[in-house]
Amino acid sequence: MHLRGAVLLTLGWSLGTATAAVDIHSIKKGPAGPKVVPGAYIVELDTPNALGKRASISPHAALYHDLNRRAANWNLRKEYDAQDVFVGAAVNVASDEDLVKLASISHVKSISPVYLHPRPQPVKSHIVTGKHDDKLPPDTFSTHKMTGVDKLHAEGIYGKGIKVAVIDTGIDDLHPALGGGFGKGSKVSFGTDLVGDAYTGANAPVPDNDPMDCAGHGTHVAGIIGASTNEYNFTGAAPSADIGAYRVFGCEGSSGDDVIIAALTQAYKDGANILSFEAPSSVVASNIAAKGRIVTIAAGNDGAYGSFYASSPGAGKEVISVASVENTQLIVQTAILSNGHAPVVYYSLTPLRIPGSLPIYALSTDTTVANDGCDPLPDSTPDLSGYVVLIRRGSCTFTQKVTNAAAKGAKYALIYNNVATPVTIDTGDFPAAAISAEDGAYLVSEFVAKTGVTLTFPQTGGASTVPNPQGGLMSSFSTYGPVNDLVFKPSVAAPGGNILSTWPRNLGSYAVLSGTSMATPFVAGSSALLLEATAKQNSALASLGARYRFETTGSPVPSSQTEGDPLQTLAQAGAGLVNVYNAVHYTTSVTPGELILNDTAHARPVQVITVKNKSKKPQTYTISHIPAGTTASFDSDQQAIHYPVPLNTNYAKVSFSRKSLVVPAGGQATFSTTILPPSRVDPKVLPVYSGFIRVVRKDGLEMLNVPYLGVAAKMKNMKIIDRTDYYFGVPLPFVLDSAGNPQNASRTYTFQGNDYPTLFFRLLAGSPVVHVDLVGANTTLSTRSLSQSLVSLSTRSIEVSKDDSLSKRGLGGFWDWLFPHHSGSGTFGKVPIAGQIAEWDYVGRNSDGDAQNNGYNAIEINPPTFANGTAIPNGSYKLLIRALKVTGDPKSQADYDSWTSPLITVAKP
Ligand SMILES: *[C@@H]1O[C@H](CO)[C@@H](O)[C@H](O)[C@H]1NC(C)=O
Ligand SMILES: *[C@@H]1O[C@H](CO)[C@@H](O)[C@H](O)[C@H]1NC(C)=O
Ligand SMILES: *[C@@H]1O[C@H](CO)[C@@H](O)[C@H](O)[C@H]1NC(C)=O
Ligand SMILES: *[C@@H]1O[C@H](CO)[C@@H](O)[C@H](O)[C@H]1NC(C)=O
Ligand SMILES: *[C@@H]1O[C@H](CO)[C@@H](O)[C@H](O)[C@H]1NC(C)=O
Ligand SMILES: *[C@@H]1O[C@H](CO)[C@@H](O)[C@H](O)[C@H]1NC(C)=O
Ligand SMILES: CC(=O)N[C@H]1CO[C@H](CO)[C@@H](O)[C@@H]1O
Repeated sequence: MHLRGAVLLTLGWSLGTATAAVDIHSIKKGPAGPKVVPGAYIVELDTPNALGKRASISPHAALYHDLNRRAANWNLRKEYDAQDVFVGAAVNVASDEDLVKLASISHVKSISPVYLHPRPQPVKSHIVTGKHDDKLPPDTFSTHKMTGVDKLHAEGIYGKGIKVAVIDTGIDDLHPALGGGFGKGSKVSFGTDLVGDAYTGANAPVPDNDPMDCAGHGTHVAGIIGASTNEYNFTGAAPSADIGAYRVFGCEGSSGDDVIIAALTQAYKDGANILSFEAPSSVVASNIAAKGRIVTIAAGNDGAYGSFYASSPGAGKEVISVASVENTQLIVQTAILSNGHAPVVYYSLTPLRIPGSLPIYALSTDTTVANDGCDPLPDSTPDLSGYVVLIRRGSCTFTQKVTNAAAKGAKYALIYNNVATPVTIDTGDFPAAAISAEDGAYLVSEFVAKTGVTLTFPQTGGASTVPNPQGGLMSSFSTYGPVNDLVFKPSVAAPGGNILSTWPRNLGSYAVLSGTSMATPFVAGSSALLLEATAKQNSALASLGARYRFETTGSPVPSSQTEGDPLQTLAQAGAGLVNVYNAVHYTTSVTPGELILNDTAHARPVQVITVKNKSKKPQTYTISHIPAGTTASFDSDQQAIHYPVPLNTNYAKVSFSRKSLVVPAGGQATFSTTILPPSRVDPKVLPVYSGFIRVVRKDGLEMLNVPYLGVAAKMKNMKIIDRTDYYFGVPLPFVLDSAGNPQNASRTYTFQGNDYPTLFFRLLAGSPVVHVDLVGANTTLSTRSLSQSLVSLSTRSIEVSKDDSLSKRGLGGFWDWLFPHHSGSGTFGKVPIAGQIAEWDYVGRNSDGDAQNNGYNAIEINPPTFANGTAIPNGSYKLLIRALKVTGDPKSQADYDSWTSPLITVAKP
């Protein structure tokens, strides 16, 4: 049984189970789909040798010449000229007519809108406002100990001579731990500000030469890569590396693809060995990685939403996608209880500023309450100013909880956990911190028993570290894959939960943050150590091989601290926690670094593994299978199971061509393995099976793990369009009328004021292409007609966009939009299509979060125009949604999941 309604998750951290059905009358109408910069497009150009007689002029000059010759109204946003990586331009065009002119230029290879990416948001944050406590132990190397970075430092390997580019919010380069300056000779020695403080994504960037950070994220990332030792006694992973700051975010808002591509190509041309960023990866990033540079990107912070949430095919084949593991040590402060009970620890680097000794007040006496403090408190609530208020985590933001308490006078709060993963919280100026669920339950029981216990908060001497009960496990927020095309992502995991690093001086100088965007720079810094240590061998090879090296030399991640529980699914953990020391020092290597088994329709069960030996004597290796937990990703309605995705022990059946092998000194040997999907699983729940083929050197000194992952079902059998009432309490999809009611019969709209239809739909699984069209009134799509007739839908978008996330929203779909009848795409089955309303390529599935968190899609048909801007004529229509199934043939109508709406009559006065 699943819970009806949506879990309202805010910014990914309130792991609650509240399930109020979303009231459709409360929906705020708004446009759906990813945000774009209106009128702005990225154009990919053919290289000059494809230009024939005009080969002597640059592709850029030819583009501008052709636009002007066609009298287009346009202007230039950015020019890209990184041969082999990306040649093109970003332009603004004034109208659809100008867009048609642009599209008709012969050496234009692809066109895509300029998408906007929000500023990276850490999962939780605590800002250190000063070092009030001189007894902080030097615990902060724990992430280095977890990964062997400490041992490389002991060997004098610090990343010297390696250039690491940080594409982010800029860096506070005047921070003392970041070298105190910018430019040649400084730690932050290269880079640029591509945007300026005031850039929001919606306005024009104002570049300058100083990539100073005003948001914080990039400064934290830079410290993880390369901070010098400091008052908190930590360093970055590669404190001798040269850091480049490429600032793509202003102080607020988003950044456009055009700017991010400019930063990537600039960092490439500046000779960065390693590029670290967190925006969705693009083909440009993958192209750069294919050129031997190491590109690290964040796997994402959407673990709460369950499996198959890493959607982009752009997951970028060549890049290293990084998941997050919890730090083993937590910095805590303690509160003393008046009754002599053991002190309560709270997660904070500095003491809460709470004076004297205060009694507690629990907002609820029920320690299982799901949405404690999420609504305004009842009138019966006393004045809370003299209490430490106890609130249970879940359902809404921490800020909302303390704001509701503050409305009743509260000045201090402790928030007790509802999951095991510890959390450091940020409630702005309001003094509050998180405590464990156990301590919360104890304090609530004292409150219920009216024992009058009080709490005091020592202002010095209270800091210590405690082992993190979740240390070494995956962070709950780390996104679960797999991606729909089943490439192996995330690649690896690194410490990203509860990480102390640098922070802009004017915002407090140091902060503890969590997120896969903390794990990502850790791998970037680790890569600098790998490059420095292996430079003598062959730096190009080291670059290309870095991902396989990290993948095969790391440690599998358990799913819990309980012995006997399965390993965590590789769909969340990738190949496991990196071990940089092993990556540098192992003399054995195995290839490939990942085994991609695909789904049962495209199974590749037999895989060949090559073992190479760089040691001076022959070595014997033994081969074994180490399974990880198999997931049940969806329930019987194919709604995704929330975090934690349940694991079972229905493992793959694995056999080997041999159990051991001898590799001569300096030689290599191969073996084959057959990995069959587990049989006792229900394909309807889309089970993901994964694990490792382990190769251990007989002397036990080297142990390599080759990760594998597959789906024990046919991806094509996944339903795409949600038809259940799970989310809204009424069956989806539906058209909402002007009164806010789902339209269940035919309806006429005048498009005056509020009188227009809005289409709502959810995707249960990702889709290579989703079309929304208007079709004739008499259209009915029976299952029979669906499976029988093949139609000549344009396949151009699919062909053009294969493995190519830049043009994925490019020429093909775009072409259809401009010239809907150019290749006979004007029918679907025998259904005539009146015109296109919207199209998205490579869409991910929806979450069950709220509207801001991708809970559903909504398209307002207002003004009443087709996607190309042409007015929809008076008449009666239906809306048709078509979503191509994963691995489906775009030419086969049977491979689409389709839905038609009730009749919509357009009657504009
Ligand atoms: C940093 O290390 C030094 C030398 O070991 C020690 O004296 C100092 O107390 C440490 N500081 C912190 C904040 O741990
Ligand atoms: C899995 O198979 C599908 C269908 O052939 C293919 O499109 C996809 O690229 C394959 N995935 C990988 C990672 O090879
Ligand atoms: C159609 O919708 C209206 C208003 O939303 C509702 O009153 C009516 O019962 C619905 N009719 C059917 C057959 O569901
Ligand atoms: C739909 O079909 C009916 C009956 O066949 C016909 O009277 C009507 O004109 C058709 N409507 C449209 C818009 O084609
Ligand atoms: C826009 O699309 C509509 C519907 O497909 C079509 O009738 C119209 O000709 C198109 N307009 C242009 C300018 O191509
Ligand atoms: C569209 O329909 C409305 C309502 O029937 C009518 O007032 C209007 O004149 C029509 N417009 C056209 C262009 O036919
Ligand atoms: C293929 C390979 O790694 N060969 C190495 C094996 O070990 C010898 C001796 O250390 C090296 O010289 C080879 O390059």
